[in-house]
Amino acid sequence: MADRQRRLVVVSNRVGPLNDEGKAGGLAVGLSDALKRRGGLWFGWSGDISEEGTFSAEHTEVQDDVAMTTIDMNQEDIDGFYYGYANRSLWPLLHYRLDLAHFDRQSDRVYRSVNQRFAARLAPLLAEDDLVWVHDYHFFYLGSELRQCGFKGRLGFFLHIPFCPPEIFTALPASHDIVRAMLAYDVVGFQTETDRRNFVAFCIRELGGEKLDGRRVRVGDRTVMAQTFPIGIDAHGYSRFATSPEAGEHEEMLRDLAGDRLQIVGVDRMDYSKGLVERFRGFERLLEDYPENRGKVQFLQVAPLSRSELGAYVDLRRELEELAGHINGRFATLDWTPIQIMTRGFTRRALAGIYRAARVCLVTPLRDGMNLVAKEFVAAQDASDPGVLVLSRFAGARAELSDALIVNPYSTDDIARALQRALTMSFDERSHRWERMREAVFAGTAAHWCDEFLASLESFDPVTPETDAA
Ligand code: GDG
Repeated sequence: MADRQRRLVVVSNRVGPLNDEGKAGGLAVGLSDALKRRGGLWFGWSGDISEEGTFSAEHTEVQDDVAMTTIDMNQEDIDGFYYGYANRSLWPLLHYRLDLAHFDRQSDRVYRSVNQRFAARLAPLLAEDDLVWVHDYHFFYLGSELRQCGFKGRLGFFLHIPFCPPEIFTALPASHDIVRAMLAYDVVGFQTETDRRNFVAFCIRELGGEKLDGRRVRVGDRTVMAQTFPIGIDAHGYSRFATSPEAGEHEEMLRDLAGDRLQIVGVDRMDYSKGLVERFRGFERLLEDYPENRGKVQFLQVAPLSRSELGAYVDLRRELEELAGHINGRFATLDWTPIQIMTRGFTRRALAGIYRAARVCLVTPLRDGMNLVAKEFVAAQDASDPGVLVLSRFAGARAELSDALIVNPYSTDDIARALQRALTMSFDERSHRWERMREAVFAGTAAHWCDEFLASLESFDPVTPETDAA
């Protein structure tokens, strides 16, 4: 096997695109960068809803060395699996939002069944020596279902979002089933040490498992490697975006609009995990407590709509639009609009130009697996006028980007103080901080993330489990 590279098979809810123009969403960005380099099979949902019967159609499209195979689902599956269980139960819970989590047995049933049917469709496409890499909270059961179908090869799983502490996760009626199912994988990857520790703590406290060494956990007769692999971006590619003509046009447009004013930006899918309400309040507090900024700064929040079928997301949009209206009503003058929120999406190049026009980027999630916007903002800057990153202590990116101004995203005062500090920071300090963050972003790329994960999966020895630590 050593002289031939094993085929990579990636499974994620959505597949592609491989080109530069993905919609808002961090998973696709990280994965397409990884797959483009290595080639392989990418398997998942087509995004189409079939009325004929679920899982009826299978389509394959080949681009470069990547075959993208997708299947359709019907409305009932999408409702139970995607909107119901994945996004109304698991997403809020894993982001520590027990208050927003809904649990019902119908969506639990559909989620399990979709995982099982995905496995049944994927299994015949697999060869024993493939490296199968499953992604994210949509597919906790997929690995164990593939084992049920007889697949004996290497199975890896990566969780893009946080893994909350066992005290919270145990509220999920199926929490034990889910973590037991995760044990069917050989390598289970997390964004941060905190997430990894939470998973290991669940295995030990709830399932009676034990830690064998720094990375391996055993529960009954299963041993998994639980490891941390912080995801990154294609940093070189991203800095090229930032110097493209399209980025230049957007940068110029925004700089012209701002005139002498300093530009603050935020870029997030519209999601309650991103701390947008608290961020808007922090900006309002800046204008209250540091009135010298009135008329001198403007804040653009790009927030493409996401999961708008769900009530919590509809409520969030209403709240943000009201809050922006309130802030503008309170502070605007005839020639100055303090805050603007845009729910339309931009191309990735246009976004890079927007980052470049900004003096400050606000990345203040209440909880985030990693947060690629923070890394993109850093990669888009250049040495002539680097912007300042204000970053939540609860974003996974904080571990690598400690030279950002770190804030508690729940504290309006903290956000306002960090904004004031960012807006008045000397060029030297901005440059110094940016240089160090730039090094981190260029070291921890998407390619590095992928290589590290696959190296771990390849080196895992499923046949002869390592002997236990004494
Ligand atoms: C999940 C985890 C983890 C945003 N607006 C537009 C647009 N975007 C792009 C950004 C960025 C991506 O979407 C968002 O990625 P994040 O990482 O910030 O957040 P999630 O979507 O929640 O991603 C996260 C990630 O998975 C990867 O593991 O980092 O913690 O929650 O790339 O630039 N893209 C375009 N138009 C927009 O208007 N084209």
